[in-house]
Amino acid sequence: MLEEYKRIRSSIMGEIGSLKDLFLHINREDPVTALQDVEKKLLENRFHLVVIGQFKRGKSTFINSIIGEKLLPTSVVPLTSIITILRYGDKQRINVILNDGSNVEIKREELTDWVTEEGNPRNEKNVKEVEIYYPSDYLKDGICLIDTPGVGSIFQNNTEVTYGYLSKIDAAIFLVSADPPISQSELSFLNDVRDHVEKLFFVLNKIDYLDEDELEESLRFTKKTIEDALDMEDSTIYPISAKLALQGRIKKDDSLIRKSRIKEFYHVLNDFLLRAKGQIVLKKAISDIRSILAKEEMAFELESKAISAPLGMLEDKIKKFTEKMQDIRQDKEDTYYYFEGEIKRVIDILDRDLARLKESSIKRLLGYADELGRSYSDRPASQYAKDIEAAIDQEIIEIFDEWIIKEEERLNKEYFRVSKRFSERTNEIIDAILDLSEDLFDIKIDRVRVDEQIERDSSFYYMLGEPPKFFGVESAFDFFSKRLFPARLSKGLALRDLKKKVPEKVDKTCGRVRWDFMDRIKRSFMDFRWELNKKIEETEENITKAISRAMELRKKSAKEIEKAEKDLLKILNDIRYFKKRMENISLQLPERI
Ligand SMILES: Nc1nc2c(ncn2[C@@H]2O[C@H](COP(=O)(O)OP(=O)(O)OP(=O)(O)O)[C@@H](O)[C@H]2O)c(=O)[nH]1
Ligand SMILES: [Mg+2]
Repeated sequence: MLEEYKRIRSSIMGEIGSLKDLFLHINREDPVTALQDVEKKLLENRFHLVVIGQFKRGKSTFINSIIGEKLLPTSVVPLTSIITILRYGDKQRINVILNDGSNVEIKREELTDWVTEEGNPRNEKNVKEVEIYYPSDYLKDGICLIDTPGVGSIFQNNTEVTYGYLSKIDAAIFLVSADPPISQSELSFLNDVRDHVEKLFFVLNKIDYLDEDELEESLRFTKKTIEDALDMEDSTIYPISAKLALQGRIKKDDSLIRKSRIKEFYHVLNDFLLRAKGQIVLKKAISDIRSILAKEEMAFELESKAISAPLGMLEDKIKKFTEKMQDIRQDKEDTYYYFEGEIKRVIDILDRDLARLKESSIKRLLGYADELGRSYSDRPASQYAKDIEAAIDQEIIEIFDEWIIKEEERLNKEYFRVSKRFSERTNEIIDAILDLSEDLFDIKIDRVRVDEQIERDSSFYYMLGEPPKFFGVESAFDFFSKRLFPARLSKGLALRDLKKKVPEKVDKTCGRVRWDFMDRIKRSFMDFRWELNKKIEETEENITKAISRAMELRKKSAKEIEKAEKDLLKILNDIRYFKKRMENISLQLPERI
């Protein structure tokens, strides 16, 4: 699977190995550490694939067919109720993660007791998700398969669990089946998810029920229905039989596998994974290595120039470099100051939006309280106030939940704008340092890589961290007093009292939301600034270290200096050789789609 990805990855790993040897040999620690990081990232890369669809379409069976074993429970009644993640592991191990963050290790026979509606009705065991580590070749390539509860099953909770998971994945496989044909609720689910996933594959499962003509008809029908519902020009539906594929794998029967048509789909899927994601991962590794090489090349070139320059001139140049660096550093400080102001502006937007929300929601809630007062007037006094308050609390949760999602999007956009500008400024500062060194020491610096690197990193940082989920129904109002109303209090008074509490409730909730947003914005910004500052400082340090190494060398005997010069040239040659090799590897990457 993913042959091409694996092949290129292993050539990159090979280069990393030789480069580490090279730098270890000349006692350069920094590039070795940096190379180890690249290696680690390459090895840790995961492709996240989620299988979604209505209950009983064969999601769990499909995943079983990929790994070739009946691992996940499947059944004729709605079953999977918990997100189940399959990852590679040398040994099989199943880990249940509970909502409170604790873990339970379970045996394979116990899986049904935890991930199915039958074994764990309404998720009474409070499971967040289940991880299965499994020694399968397919997973070994870095693929991570995610089974989800059937959407639209009678258990509403299951549906919500599935929606929540979509943002974390690379591609979603949407399973429908020939019989029964695609339904309205599947189409509305599709409409909801399409914007949340990077890539959606449509798969028609259970084709073993159909003969050629029926299959043809079913494909045509499914294709047209999906295109109409999603307003798409063209779609591709991949027909498979997960059941035959699984049987074929278990019995090692190629004719069953052929009949299942699963290979055609794997091919498309893997091709996508390589191009869309694998390619980004490989490209990033290559460009990281190139930037390490560019940095080393610059340092050694500087060093070699500095050894051979006349001493007086060299000292003069170093003085100039130090002076100019003062200006550049001041520039950096100004930039930071400016961006702090920009971040404050983002927070101002949040405050203005919150103020508007506060006003409109208090109005709406007071009206709602009156409405509730009327419709609950038959309830006994002891119950009356309690019920109204509970309904109001619920309404607040809904208002804020909905608002937070929109606000998150808005702030993300703003934050992206600011951080992009910030990383551009950082590039300019790094460029200024490099310009200065080129000028002063008469060297040519290979710098395209540095630009690329920051571009890429910035796109990683602009997200404000985890998506918000502030309001679990149970925990949202812990901080409000849960005072009970004395029974003798008249209903009218109780309602008045409650309405008085509404602004306070809204206010407190606004406070919490504000704090949470601000905290995330500030933290993201600080991390980002730290990263960028590190890049600037590394550039400067790289230069000053190279010069001081040269100055040290100059104190030695003429013979030793001569030898050092030769060594430096040899290292530079080696570095240039590896640069060429990395270029060749990058030419092997397929074009992006
Ligand atoms: N004939 C046929 N039956 C299949 C196929 N794939 C799955 N099934 C059957 O369909 C039923 C449901 O399969 P599951 O894999 O449990 O379906 P699911 O989508 O995971 O169901 P939930 O977990 O409830 O959402 C089982 O009885 C499977 O054996 C197929 O390709 N052909
Ligand atoms: Mg299932």
